[in-house]
Amino acid sequence: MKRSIAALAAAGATVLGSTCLLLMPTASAAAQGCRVDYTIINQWQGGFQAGVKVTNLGDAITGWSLQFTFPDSGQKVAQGWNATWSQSGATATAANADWNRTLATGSATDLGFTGTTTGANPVPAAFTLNGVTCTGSTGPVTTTPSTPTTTPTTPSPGSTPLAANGQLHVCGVHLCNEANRAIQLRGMSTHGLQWFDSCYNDRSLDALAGDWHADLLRIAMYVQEKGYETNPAWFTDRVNTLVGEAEERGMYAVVDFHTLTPGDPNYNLDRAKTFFAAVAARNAARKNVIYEIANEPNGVSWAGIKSYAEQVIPVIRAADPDAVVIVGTRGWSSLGVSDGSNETEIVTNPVNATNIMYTFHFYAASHKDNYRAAVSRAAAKLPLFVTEFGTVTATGGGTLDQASTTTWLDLLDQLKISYANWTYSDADESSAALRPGTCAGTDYGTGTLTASGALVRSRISTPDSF
Ligand code: IDC
Repeated sequence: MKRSIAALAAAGATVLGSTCLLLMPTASAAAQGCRVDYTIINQWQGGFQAGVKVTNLGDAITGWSLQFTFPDSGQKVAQGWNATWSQSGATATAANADWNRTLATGSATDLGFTGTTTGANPVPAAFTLNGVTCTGSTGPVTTTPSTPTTTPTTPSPGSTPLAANGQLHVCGVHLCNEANRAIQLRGMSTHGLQWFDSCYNDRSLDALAGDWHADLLRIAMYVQEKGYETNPAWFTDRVNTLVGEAEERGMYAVVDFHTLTPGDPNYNLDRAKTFFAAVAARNAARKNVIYEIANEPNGVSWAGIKSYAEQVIPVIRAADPDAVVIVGTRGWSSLGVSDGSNETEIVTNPVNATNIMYTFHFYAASHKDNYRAAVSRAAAKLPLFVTEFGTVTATGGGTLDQASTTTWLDLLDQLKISYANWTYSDADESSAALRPGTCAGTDYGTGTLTASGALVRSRISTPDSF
């Protein structure tokens, strides 16, 4: 359900008295006006998710605050995104984030939140932007629970990320498409296939491609922890199938050899060679495959990782010569920062191979300015790919850090660094995008999203700039 509320108040001489004109002596005062499209995206027992599109109908503004009042104070903003949200009594306030501080005339910004409700109609009566009322309701709003929102749209050929970009390659520090244009891919990582395989089915992948508009699926294949080493044939086959499922939907697929414990990838060198020889042979003709050879090296030197990479990459190249390969970095793929080092160890001693990128991972609540500084520096010298990040702490749980996530994703957008979010799964941890129990059902609509899922989807689903 949707309602639009609009007002345009031209602040001219008849509105402003001479006192104001004295305060603003130069020219006519700024015109102010706004429109708000408030959409209840979904409702469930005790809660709801709302989308709030704010359009500036007046002169450009820099710095803004949107206010609205719920019908009663039983309704509360629980987790908001794309603004700083607060609430006092029944009145909620959304103050601009850094990146959407300026709203040009006619431009809009999409905010949203999940809220709790005591059952009454959670649609606010009025909105103000910088104190100016956005009036003009289009009529009464009903609050019948929305129907499940999964309406898989099969992307038409030519409109998918894969159709638009074709075979990728590394150009300078960027990922480039067939037309040699630098691009950024945004998508989701699976959780461990040994635990969450049921989350990767036709409906969930349709939702990821059609509703999330994801460009890529990262396929996290743990090697230990009941992963690949327990049944190489099954895991190899499952990874190959998922690369094909991504291809059918026009998404890229990152094949993640998810080493974690032990942290030295050389422990799994033979397994890596066997696995990648098979996967590269099977997917050589596909344009959507990208190989990630070691998830998060830890407790190992850069020299050890480089040596591993220089043995695994030739195995991949022998079968699939033109695919991009991504190499993990020291300190849980922190470019060495979590080990007290930094990117210079790679810059001065890079892997001896072409068409490769280096992995950087972050968890927004744990990794902040010093990690962002390293990425900013390294991005000028090394091709980087954020194959995994979380909106929460490095445990995969804890509080969602919306501010840090936003700062991170703004940085990655600016640097055109591709990323995948941990995880597209219904794991019972705050990093998961789907609510627990989702994968046992058939609905992958926006009503099944966690706060993290809603936040990340709001970033991934915006138009690509291919
Ligand atoms: C976490 C999972 C969690 C699982 C744990 C151990 O979220 O359910 O129990 O692994 O397997 C990483 C790793 C990734 C971690 C994730 C969160 O690549 O495997 O997943 N994380 O801890 N690096 C930093 C954080």
